Amino acid sequence: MRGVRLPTVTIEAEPSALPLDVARAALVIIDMQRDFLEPGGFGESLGNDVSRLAAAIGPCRSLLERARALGMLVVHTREGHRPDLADAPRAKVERGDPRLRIGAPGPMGRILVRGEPGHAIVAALAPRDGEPVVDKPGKGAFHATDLASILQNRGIDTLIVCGVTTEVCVHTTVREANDRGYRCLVPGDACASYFPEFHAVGLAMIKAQGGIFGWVSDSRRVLAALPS
Ligand code: C5J
Repeated sequence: MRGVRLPTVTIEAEPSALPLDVARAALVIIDMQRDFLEPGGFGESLGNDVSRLAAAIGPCRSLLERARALGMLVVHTREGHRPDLADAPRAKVERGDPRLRIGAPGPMGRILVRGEPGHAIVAALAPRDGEPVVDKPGKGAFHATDLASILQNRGIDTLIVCGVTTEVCVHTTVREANDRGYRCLVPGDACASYFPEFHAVGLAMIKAQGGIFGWVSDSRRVLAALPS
């Protein structure tokens, strides 16, 4: 599709259909890391059933493949910290079982530390050369990162935000983006949570009050609207 003029499409969503200029849209895939999705990582260290997140992989992959085919900007994010933990607030590190805290050794290396096996994005969604990978120390993808510059330099005005977890890093990023003037579309089936009820309420919160933070749809409706 490179070199072909990309259209404006209309994506069926709640609370209303969303017009999307494909050339000015980015797919932002939040934290689809082994640390959150696989046993032995950060998610499990917090007592979660990590198998609940696997459902988002297929829909994320379908969106990723289409975005790549269209030449859309794809941004991957990873939550994690420097090996010296200098960027990890004590208030974050000190939570939970001391043997399983951020930086502690685990079966996938040190928990939530950059460069460790657990910090990697799952194989099915592995970034390709040329796709920016944003390493973030917090829950939101704008905090202490260069995401704003990356989006601005490409003239992006609309984000399709998917990944994990719905009510934590996806939500925080959507809130940050909304305040920065981006339209945010969240395909609900391409997001997941350790808590099904939080997933449902997280999506409901985004689209409530006329779309207070953004729009909610699903991968099927997004793919139906995008050029194939
Ligand atoms: C969490 C995230 N849940 N990626 N991180 O701590 O949602």
